[in-house]
Amino acid sequence: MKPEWLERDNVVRKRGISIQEFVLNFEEPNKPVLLEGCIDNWGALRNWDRDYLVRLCGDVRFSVGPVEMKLRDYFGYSDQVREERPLYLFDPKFAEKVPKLGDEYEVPVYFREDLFGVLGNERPDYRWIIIGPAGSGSSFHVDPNSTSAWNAVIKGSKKWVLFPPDVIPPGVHPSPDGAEVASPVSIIEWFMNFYGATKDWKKKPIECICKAGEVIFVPSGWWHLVINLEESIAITQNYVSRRNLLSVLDFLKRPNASTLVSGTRDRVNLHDNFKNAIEASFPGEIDELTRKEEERKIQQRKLSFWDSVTDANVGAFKFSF
Ligand SMILES: O=C(O)CCC(=O)C(=O)O
Repeated sequence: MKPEWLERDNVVRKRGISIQEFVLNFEEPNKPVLLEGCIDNWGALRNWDRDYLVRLCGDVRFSVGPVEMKLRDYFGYSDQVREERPLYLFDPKFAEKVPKLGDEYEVPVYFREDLFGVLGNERPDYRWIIIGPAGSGSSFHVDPNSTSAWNAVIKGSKKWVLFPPDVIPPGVHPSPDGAEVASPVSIIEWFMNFYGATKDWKKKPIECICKAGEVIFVPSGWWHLVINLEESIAITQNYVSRRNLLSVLDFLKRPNASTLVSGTRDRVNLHDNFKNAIEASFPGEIDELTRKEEERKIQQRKLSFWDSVTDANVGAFKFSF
């Protein structure tokens, strides 16, 4: 990575904020934030490194791109790899395969509301252990099913570039239904050919380097690209809270749900199953959220009307009689 690709660091960083502050300032307005100090108590942060993980589960097979590989062999591969797009270990069943891995971390306080939990074992994939060498990473994508996510770095460091939902990153071409995304073959290629273009953009991406012990909040619908700057180990979880429940339900109801929905076998029925389970566990919640959303929209329309008839600079009416 060229030094100029790593310079911009414009993410908001917070340490020790309350859950209410997180919801009000970041989750509700759907804005990224980097949270410091909220996983200090994790056993994973103290213990996890190559040696520890190989001792614990070196012979367990994890998902690595299209194949399954023993962890021990994956680290062997990582040491040899010279490719521009190294295979990435990304496994949604790690805690079932090795329960101790699941015991050594807990969901940070900000993300404890987990509404897909109402589906029990039928919930879509929602948590992954991620391991990869320097240069591995995730090319531009939006997270599945309109969920939000958190990503905690346990070892190493990751460079993040994020664009809001209404800004398609340069060099990225989603299909009209959003099911496919065409983008440069490798992450480095994106930096070489497209990163420079963002310098002159009015809407600059949010960027940062997330280091061990730090957690980034990735709001629903945000495009993001991540590249590991050194060998990294991370945990990520995607979640639904009351803040994104309606948009998740909308997403699951889209006409092409059978191709768009992911992380589960029963894609077409996920919407109805989830909605019914929410209604059974939290009666009236969906109606209440829908009512509040309508109110918010009316309020917003009033505000934009007010904006259009007043001169924002002097607070005076534009009308002349
Ligand atoms: O490579 C990473 O750590 C980022 C993972 C990611 O973007 C995702 O899980 O959506």
